[in-house]
Amino acid sequence: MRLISVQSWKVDSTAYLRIGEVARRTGVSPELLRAWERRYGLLSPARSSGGFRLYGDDDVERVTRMRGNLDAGLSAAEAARLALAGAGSPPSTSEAAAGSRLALAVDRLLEAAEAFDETAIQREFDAAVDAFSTETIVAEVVLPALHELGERWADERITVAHEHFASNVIRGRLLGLARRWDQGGGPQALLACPPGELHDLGLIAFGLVLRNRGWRIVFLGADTPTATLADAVRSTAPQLVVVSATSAERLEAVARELRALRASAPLAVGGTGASEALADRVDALLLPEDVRAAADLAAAR
Ligand code: B12
Repeated sequence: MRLISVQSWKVDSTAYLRIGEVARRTGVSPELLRAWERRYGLLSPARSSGGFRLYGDDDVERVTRMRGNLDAGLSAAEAARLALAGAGSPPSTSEAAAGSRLALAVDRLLEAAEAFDETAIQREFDAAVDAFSTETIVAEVVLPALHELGERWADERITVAHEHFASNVIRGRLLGLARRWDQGGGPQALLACPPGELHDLGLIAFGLVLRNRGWRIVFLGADTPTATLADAVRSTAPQLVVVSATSAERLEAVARELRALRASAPLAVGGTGASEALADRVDALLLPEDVRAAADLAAAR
């Protein structure tokens, strides 16, 4: 730590700033700045003779880069590592770098799926978990990879075996990220697919993002009989019940039961099978397909 006289506000053309001024310039609270200093050594203040921490323009630059990296979806540890390493690199560079890393992760997942290489899929996931937040992994890696997998399956570029293999490994990892999503003090959501509906990956993805907004999740998953769902609503008293399906018919088939459920809890419907008309009929909130926008809407209720 450098020791300077409190009178010398300029040393080697570096302006020395108090923490409040760094906070004002970067938009990061003094508490968070101190936490970043403690955890990652992101800031290296000088001390005034009176013992105040004084920061330089280089500290402001590192904090700005850290923010850019976080906004680009990097985990805090990775964002700090890059902010410390990349002297002078503007946030847009790290955003572009993070974007291409995400695209690469999607490509590698698909390549591994096509080779039935589970170890490579797990390795890609491990690397993504180290580098990105859960929400970024779900929205920017897993969903695009699943979508592309579906396209390749529909075009017969891969077989149903590849699709089954990849969706099972990915589902396992998503549920791994979901561990303890029932914990905490936030509102509770109960998630289920209607009878006959086996596509639950989108619902898991939505649950992970909603969890990130502070909600607790009770996940019933695929092919849930409506009577069981009603029992679960009675015993858990959730703030929101979310029912999702790929097929409109499977939601239509239980419209009357869903409408009845509405008397016990707020209801939302999602997935490609949900429509405005059905949502109106069962008095439910229609969730948009984008899981992040859907979680924002659900959480704002
Ligand atoms: C993986 C998969 C399966 C897996 C599902 C595994 C699982 N645990 O989910 C298995 C092998 C079980 C399966 C079975 C079948 N499948 Co399938 N499957 C797929 C595949 C390849 C990917 C689906 C997926 O999970 N995608 C990832 C999700 C997240 O993306 P998405 O479904 O596009 O959803 C988007 C949004 O709607 C949103 N979203 C999805 N769910 C939710 C929920 C909420 C709450 C919110 C907010 C948002 C949201 O997230 C996505 C973001 O863009 C698609 C192909 C494709 N192009 O999608 C076919 C697809 C969905 N399957 C299809 C079919 C026909 C079947 C089968 C009938 C095949 C068969 N002949 O047996 C069975 C039916 C099973 C059943 N009874 O439900 C069709 C559905 C057509 C339709 N609209 O009805 C598709 C589109 C393939 C095709 N092109 O024909 N399938």
